[in-house]
Amino acid sequence: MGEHGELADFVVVANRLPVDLERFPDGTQRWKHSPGGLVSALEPFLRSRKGAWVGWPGVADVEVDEFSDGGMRLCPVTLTSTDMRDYYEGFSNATLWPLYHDVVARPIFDRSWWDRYVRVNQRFAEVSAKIAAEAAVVWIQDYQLQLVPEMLRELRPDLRIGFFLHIPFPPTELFMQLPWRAEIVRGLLGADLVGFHRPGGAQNFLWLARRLVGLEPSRGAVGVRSRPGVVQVGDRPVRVGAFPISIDANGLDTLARSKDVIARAKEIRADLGNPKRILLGVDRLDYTKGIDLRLLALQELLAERRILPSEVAMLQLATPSRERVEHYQKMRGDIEQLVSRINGEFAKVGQPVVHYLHQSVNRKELAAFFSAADVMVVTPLRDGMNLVCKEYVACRHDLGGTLLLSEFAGAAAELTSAFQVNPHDLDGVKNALYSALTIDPAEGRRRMRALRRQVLTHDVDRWARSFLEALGTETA
Ligand code: GDG
Repeated sequence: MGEHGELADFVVVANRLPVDLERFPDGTQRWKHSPGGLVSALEPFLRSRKGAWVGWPGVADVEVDEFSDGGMRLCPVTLTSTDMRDYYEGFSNATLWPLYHDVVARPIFDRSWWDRYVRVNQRFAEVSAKIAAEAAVVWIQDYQLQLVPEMLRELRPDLRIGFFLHIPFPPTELFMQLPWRAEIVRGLLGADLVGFHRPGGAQNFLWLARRLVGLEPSRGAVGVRSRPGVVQVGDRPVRVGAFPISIDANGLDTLARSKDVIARAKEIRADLGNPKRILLGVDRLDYTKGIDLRLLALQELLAERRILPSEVAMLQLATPSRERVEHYQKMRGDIEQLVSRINGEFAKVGQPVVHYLHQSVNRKELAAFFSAADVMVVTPLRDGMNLVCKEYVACRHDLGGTLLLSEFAGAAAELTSAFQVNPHDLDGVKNALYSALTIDPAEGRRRMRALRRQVLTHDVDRWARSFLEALGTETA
């Protein structure tokens, strides 16, 4: 580090690096790629310029040197176990996460967690400041790092700074609960462009800039990928816009057309006992995702004998997540009890109704799940976007399958041909689930065709480009 030639022109700053450090009992260690939508979207930009990624390598208390991975420079930020407890599990996941998701769980406001959040954000800002070239573009990601824009600008006023929030930005009344509300808004205003999934988030943020910092934001309605709001901070205009994220739609479409995936989807159907209808849920095991609601709807449909246990199988993949946070432990118990209750009541020997996996599967297996499922059930109480519903659509080149989608997912604004439900309305979810299970095939194809038109033309590359264009960088 330090030599001018090695400095980066384009820097991504995220809580996690796109690789995980794996350590073995014998003391050896290696890096494992953790492919995700964000990595594949940003990789072309990172490789075409002198790009670098700043983030935590996934293991606490280790100091690792920066290294290069296929032309991309990776700069690890060390987090101690105390950082993990207070900055990550505490302030990020037990304060901000529930607060920003409509307080569906009660946020905990703990002053020592906040102190640690400030210190860790400062560390991310310092690492980024050291590796960025003069006038470089720095793109900061997500709720764990909302103070970095201001801290980084303080250290490096020459940089072009973008920030994108992957989770919802809450209604102003809820945001106002946060004891450190003004600090967060000021932190974000350090960026040149602050991006949200939906115009509503941008609008809420502009209102708060007036209320909490006394600024004069523009008044016009913020558009999608257009007409960003502007707020003047001293001599610096900060733009505030909506950029709905998406997926590598073509990549998934190709994968789903592969012989392997098609064969595996058939095999899954057979393994499930060739039911008339397969229901699928795919989520990180998180209380915002409404996994319990869809199970309750299924349970009632079975109890009312509107559907028969011999005719349906539900596959619920619930990927392990944040297992040390208390809310998550309780919710896991509740969901697993509900699964057992449904099976206890409606299963036969060798024929459960709900097949529940608390594990993660590889991308190919996931594509086979999507390809096999007749009804994809996505019922979050609140979700910034929700990529799973878009992935399902991208996999259905056969125009089969029906999507049931919560109107409180960011994706609902784009996927208007899905069966949309209010997840708080159990009768509504139940009836929509029944309609999806019994849909006329021609109507199903019509809906899927419309959904695919949207998803295949609005992929993650378009997301990244539209953000970087609005940031005013030649990168795009
Ligand atoms: C946050 C926001 C926003 C899940 N299990 C497995 C697996 N997954 C993949 C899915 C999907 C991703 O994880 C989950 O993304 P979501 O968007 O559904 O939800 P969050 O994790 O909460 O993401 C959200 C997103 O950020 C992006 O801005 O949309 O609103 O909450 O891609 O496929 N992938 C594999 N195996 C699994 O077991 N391979």
